[in-house]
Amino acid sequence: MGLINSGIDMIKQYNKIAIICHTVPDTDAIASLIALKKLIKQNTPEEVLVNKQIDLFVDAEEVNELDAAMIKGIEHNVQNCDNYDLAVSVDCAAANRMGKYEQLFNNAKHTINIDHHATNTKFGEINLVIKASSTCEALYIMAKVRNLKISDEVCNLIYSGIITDTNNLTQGTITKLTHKTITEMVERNINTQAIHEHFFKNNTKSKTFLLQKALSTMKFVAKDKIVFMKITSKDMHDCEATFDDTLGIINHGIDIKGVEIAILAIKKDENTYYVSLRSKNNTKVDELAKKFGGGGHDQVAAFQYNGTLQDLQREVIQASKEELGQHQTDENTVDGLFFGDEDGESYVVTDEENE
Ligand SMILES: [Mn+2]
Repeated sequence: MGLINSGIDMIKQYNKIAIICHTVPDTDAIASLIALKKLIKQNTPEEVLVNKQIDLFVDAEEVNELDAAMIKGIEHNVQNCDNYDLAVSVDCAAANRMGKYEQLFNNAKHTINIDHHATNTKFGEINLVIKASSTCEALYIMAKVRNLKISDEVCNLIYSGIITDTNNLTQGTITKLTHKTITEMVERNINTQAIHEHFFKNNTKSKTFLLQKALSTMKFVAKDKIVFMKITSKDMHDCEATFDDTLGIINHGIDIKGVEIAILAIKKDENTYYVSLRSKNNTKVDELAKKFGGGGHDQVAAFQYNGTLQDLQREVIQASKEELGQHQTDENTVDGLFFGDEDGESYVVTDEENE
């Protein structure tokens, strides 16, 4: 609590503030970038606000189509930026995740690092690394600690960050507080259905064709506990796909019964691959990603690989097998969670309780 208060005090104290999210931004990065600016603006008295300058930075040629809906019309990446009193990073597990704006962060007089990645390297002067589903949820927790005003538009952003970073509440660091936050959002009457449809029922045709190609490359090893998939430059070209279209494809691997580690290698440039990892049960992939210079969360991680696809495949499968060897499979099971048929007691909700 003390640290959150120090962070918020610092944000209140300084006038020239830069907020920076990570390169190749996802929804949580863009949403937290904008939500923080709005939170500051909507909680600063007008007479103070006139002297406050809050600039947003994201090192990306363009943000993906779905996230563009959030940042549309919002000024960012201003020219001649420098000499900030305060720079705040959001959703960055390490300083280099800010890409070309890392320097701007380091040049600021004071720095705050707001994040939810367990692997965060604590590179800020104040590090608010909060155990939460998303950086958006971390911002919500901070705002609540300080009793800040949280507008509906900020709620829309926070809700978007939470549901996308958790793949619709199915993976990642989902706590009691995450569910409580979701409940509070629903109570606010924000249009959760529109947000769900925007982020989850909006696949492009290109993405669907790319998925078809990726699925056809599935290779199962280690008694089907590991699945490896790949996407080549030719696949991208044939499907007229962009990098955004690759997002989410990996989940089709980890959704398979018995699979504990799913790997997706996406060709970026000549001999450069972006490798996405997912795991389930008690298998973790963050350490695995770290071995290759990447990082992430227990069950969602990624790294970049320089070399041939053959070497990549061999090395990452070998490392995955080692990871599997380190623990006993302990499948999450629903045994005993549900009632049986006739033997189970039925419970009828009365009209009164239903009110
Ligand atoms: Mn995030």
